[in-house]
Amino acid sequence: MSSNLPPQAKAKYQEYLDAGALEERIKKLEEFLSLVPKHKATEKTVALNKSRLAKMKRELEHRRQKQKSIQKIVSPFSIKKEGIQVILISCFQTPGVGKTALLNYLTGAAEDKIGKFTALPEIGIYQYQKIRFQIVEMPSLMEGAADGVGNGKEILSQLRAADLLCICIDLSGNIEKQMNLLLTELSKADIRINIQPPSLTIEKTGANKIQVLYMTKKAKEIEKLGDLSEQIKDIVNENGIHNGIVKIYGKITLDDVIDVLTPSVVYKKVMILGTKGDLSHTQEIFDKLEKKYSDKFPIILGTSFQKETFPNDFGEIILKFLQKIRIYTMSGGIVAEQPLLMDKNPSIKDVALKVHRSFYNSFEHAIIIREGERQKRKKVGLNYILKDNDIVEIHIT
Ligand SMILES: Nc1nc2c(ncn2[C@@H]2O[C@H](COP(=O)(O)OP(=O)(O)OP(=O)(O)O)[C@@H](O)[C@H]2O)c(=O)[nH]1
Ligand SMILES: [Mg+2]
Repeated sequence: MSSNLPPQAKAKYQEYLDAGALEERIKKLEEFLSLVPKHKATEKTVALNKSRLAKMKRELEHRRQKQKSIQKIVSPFSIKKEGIQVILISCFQTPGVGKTALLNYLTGAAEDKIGKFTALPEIGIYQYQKIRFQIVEMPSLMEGAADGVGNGKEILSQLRAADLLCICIDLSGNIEKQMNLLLTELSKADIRINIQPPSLTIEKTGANKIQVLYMTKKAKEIEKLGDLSEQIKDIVNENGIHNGIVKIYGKITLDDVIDVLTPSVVYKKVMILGTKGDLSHTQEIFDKLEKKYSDKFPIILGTSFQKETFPNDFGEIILKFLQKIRIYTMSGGIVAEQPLLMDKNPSIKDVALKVHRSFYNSFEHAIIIREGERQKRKKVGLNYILKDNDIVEIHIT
């Protein structure tokens, strides 16, 4: 351990060494890392201990999975997904931030529950163009949620499966305090916000130690490749992988390597909903919220259930943010009312497989209808790439 660490950090490190249970060790090491100042001289200590942390978290996740498969207990916080799952979260405060009011505004599902503390998840269905969005209000998060305070672990673990998280912030309260609490707990629960997973893979091999390969031009442009490779090897080794290939496809950091080694890390799209926009001074506060967080959060909306202010194309905003493409299937000239939701740049093949494998196996050709093009109706093959709102009729042999 580096000798130029502050005494609190050293003391915390000792607590980590003395801790017995795995969860306690993880907690102490996390606390230690938060006390280490981040600069060149501590870089190695930080990287090494972060990778130790990743290894312990892997072990914990492994134990949890094992436990789950033995117990098969359904938690009251667990929600079966239906359609696109949008989860509303906030930090705990009295009176509440306004999640139940929003849920009710969108879905009509919680009229008599506004103003009452939500202890268990509340669910409603919001429909937009026949697309079903499952809106879930989670009980609010308290400080220390990631360590289990106020059922925090159960709540946070449900967020991991969501398609979209909406952080609800009371515009009549202290926005920074609310944001800091939520961002801290989400980060501790290994939920990464509005970023792409790192452009690197780690595969175990039988022999040949650890090899680090830079696969693209962008990856080869990273400065000091030699040093980076050595640091990556240390981290991967520390995580118990002694033979393997690390492939790097773009700009990466050592934290990215650790994230890839931590199975509990998930990447989520998150937007911010400012609530109670009818109360005084909330416009100024909303402007501040936008200014401070718009780098990390491309979508920040001001809302008020009192004044019924809410974007009436909320469904459209969600689909765009999640980069979902609507494809309408057609059969015998009749267009389905409900679209298929596909991920970015879907091909006819993807659509055929999504409808039913037989459409792919016996595929002959497809007809697509695209509004706004000169040749509106086209005959196409399996590799044709579709756009939002295309109509597709698949013909089979
Ligand atoms: N002025 C105003 N008050 C609101 C608005 N939305 C909610 N409230 C009030 O804020 C209080 C809390 O609203 P809830 O919707 O229950 O808040 P919550 O986030 O669900 O609260 P918890 O479930 O306890 O975390 C209630 O008294 C609501 O009437 C709003 O847009 N404007
Ligand atoms: Mg509520």
